[in-house]
Amino acid sequence: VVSAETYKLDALVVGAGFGGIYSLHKLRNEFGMNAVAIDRAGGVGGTWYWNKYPGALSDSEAFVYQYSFDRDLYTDAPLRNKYVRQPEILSYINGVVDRFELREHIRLETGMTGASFDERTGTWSVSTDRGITYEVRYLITGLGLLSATHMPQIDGIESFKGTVVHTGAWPEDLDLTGKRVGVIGNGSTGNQVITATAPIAGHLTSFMRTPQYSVPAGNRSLSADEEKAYKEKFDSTWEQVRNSSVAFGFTESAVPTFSVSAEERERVFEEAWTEGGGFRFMFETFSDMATDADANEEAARFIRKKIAEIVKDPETRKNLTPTDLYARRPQCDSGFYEAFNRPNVSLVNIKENPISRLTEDGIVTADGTVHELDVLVFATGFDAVDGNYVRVDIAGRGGETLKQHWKDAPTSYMGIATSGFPNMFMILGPNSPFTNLVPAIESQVEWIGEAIKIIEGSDTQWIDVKPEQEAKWTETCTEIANATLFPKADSWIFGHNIPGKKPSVLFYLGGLKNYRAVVSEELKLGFPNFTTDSQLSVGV
Ligand code: NA7
Repeated sequence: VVSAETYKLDALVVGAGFGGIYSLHKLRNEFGMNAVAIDRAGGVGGTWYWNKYPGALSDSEAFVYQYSFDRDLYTDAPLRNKYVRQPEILSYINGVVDRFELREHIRLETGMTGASFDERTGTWSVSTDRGITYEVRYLITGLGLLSATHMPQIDGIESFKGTVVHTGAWPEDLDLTGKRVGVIGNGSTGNQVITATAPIAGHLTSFMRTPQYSVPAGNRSLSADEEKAYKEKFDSTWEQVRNSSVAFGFTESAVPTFSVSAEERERVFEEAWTEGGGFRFMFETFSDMATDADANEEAARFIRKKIAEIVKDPETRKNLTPTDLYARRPQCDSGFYEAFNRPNVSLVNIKENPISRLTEDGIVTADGTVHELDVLVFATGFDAVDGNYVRVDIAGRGGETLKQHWKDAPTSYMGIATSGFPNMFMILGPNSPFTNLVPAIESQVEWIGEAIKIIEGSDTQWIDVKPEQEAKWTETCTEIANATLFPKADSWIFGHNIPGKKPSVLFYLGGLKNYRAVVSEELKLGFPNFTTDSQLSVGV
């Protein structure tokens, strides 16, 4: 303790989600460093602390939505269902925190308000909303890529007498039973909220701007034998995940859509529909759905046919049927389209009939209809990836802020390092892998850990990525993205969802296997793409 308000530590971890907790474990328990984690939330869990809305579930299958760094942890964790729901994930994360005795090193309800780097001493000074300042050599930011909530402006919102809530800041005690509920948005989150709320709400109105493609999730309970088998396959599962592209625990298809007959295509789609899973449907069926427009249309056509079979009311069916590319983050559901057959569920097409304003009673649409509501749910997404970074002032070498550094677009090298911000290591920073996220997070935390170990064992104090390498990574990510159909669809993956945000490439779409090869090469060669304060050759 330097003063009552300043703590000197080796490292500060910002964020207590999957990334922050693994980082803290690594630094404290594996390296014996003096490290602390802070989080603005009232509990650990990151995403899974905030997103307590009805129906919240990870659509990565449970057997790969866990840490893999500790076999015993994996074996001890229950595996009861194909997918894990929010309360189970939160309890898993809490279990990890207790198991590795990390809780006393996590300061909750403590948000980072700013950070600045002193080049002379090689120290980050991090201020918090608690008035506490941390002086550290390493700043590890696991701020959450889907955590800065996006709340669209609607006139009259302050006059609404009901409850307004964003899915990403869900109050634990909000009960929607019997209520008149409006939901704006139908991304992965809106899809889950609508499906889970329809059976309990008095009436549910979905305010839908762009219909999306969704396939069944196929959630089910796992038998004791299945659970045992998954646990026995620990080594082969993770070997496969790390050497795959999307890291979801299945082998991506190598079969082009039009290399097989129309009947075979139908059979493959039908089988994937029955098995369930959005990423499986997009990547396990055929190899070219995300890259070839005709192949994409074949899949889209299949899903549209299913929607036509499920949804009874012709007007609702029309409004629920997407016509654009199937190239956003793939969705899956537990009866989303079926929910619209319920008498207590209605859909308002707000592209044709936009929301005009909120009154004390509810939403008024352009046609003059008043949609009376008790609760209005904003399932309107997030200022993804860089949102939480540019909401605070982080100043690097020469006082340049991250916001200035990213004025054209958020960039980084490997999603981890950004030039001018030495020893600041991001978890899921811009242009990180677009995959099942836990294995991507582990790959990054492991790189960060190894990097810190090397720096600690050398005379150097800090490493800073070369600007030209950062530019090169952006170029690589752009080239890969442009070879896919994803940039052609408006979504948060490219920052299209925030008014005023300049669309840019935000992810590395080259797959986890290729990503891991890049990061491991960087370590093996001793940081060829970084400069250091002492220009020592390290780690070779
Ligand atoms: P998304 O995928 O960004 O979806 C946001 C939804 O909200 C989407 O349907 C939007 O419609 C809608 N939206 C956003 N702004 C508005 C306004 N101003 N008016 C009407 N409708 C609006 O967020 P999610 O939370 O569902 O998912 C984000 C990721 O979190 C998800 O992919 C998972 O990985 C976890 P639009 O399509 O833009 O017309």
